[in-house]
Amino acid sequence: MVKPDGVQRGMVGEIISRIEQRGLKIVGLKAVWVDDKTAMEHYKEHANKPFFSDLVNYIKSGPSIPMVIEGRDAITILRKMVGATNPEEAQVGTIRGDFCIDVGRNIVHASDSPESAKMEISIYFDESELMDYTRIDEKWVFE
Ligand code: IDP
Ligand code: MG
Repeated sequence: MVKPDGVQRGMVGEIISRIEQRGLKIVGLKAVWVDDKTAMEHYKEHANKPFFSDLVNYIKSGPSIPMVIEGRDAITILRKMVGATNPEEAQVGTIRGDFCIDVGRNIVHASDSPESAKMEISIYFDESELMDYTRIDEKWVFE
């Protein structure tokens, strides 16, 4: 998901480009202005953290672009592409390492496990909004 700072800073196209160029497949995409209930649900694992209320306000602060990305090892690959949670520690070449500095403004979210992906997809998408299709280059991306 491109978070509100990523949208405000005009990073949506750049982030989507990286995902497409890597060979991962976009099977769902929309724009949402996250409300309080959705924010709490999305970040419930962090409810006891000192930064929780700032995090909820951050994710509610403007439109976000949630996406469902499919592909072999998509979760692991995307987390590597996104980089460390704290952009100061994120490697150059990662989205966070190239485009941001502050842990509280790290422009993207990416699910960290199949379980969290399933849960997070269900927060933002209805099953009917996800597309089942083959990318024309799949036989060139995969042996
Ligand atoms: P992740 O986004 O890399 O999975 P998490 O540890 O799940 O990182 O934290 C969720 C989000 O909470 C982060 O992306 C960041 O926006 C925010 N966050 C995490 N740690 C801090 C912190 O120490 N201060 C402020 N915000 C934080
Ligand atoms: Mg996380």
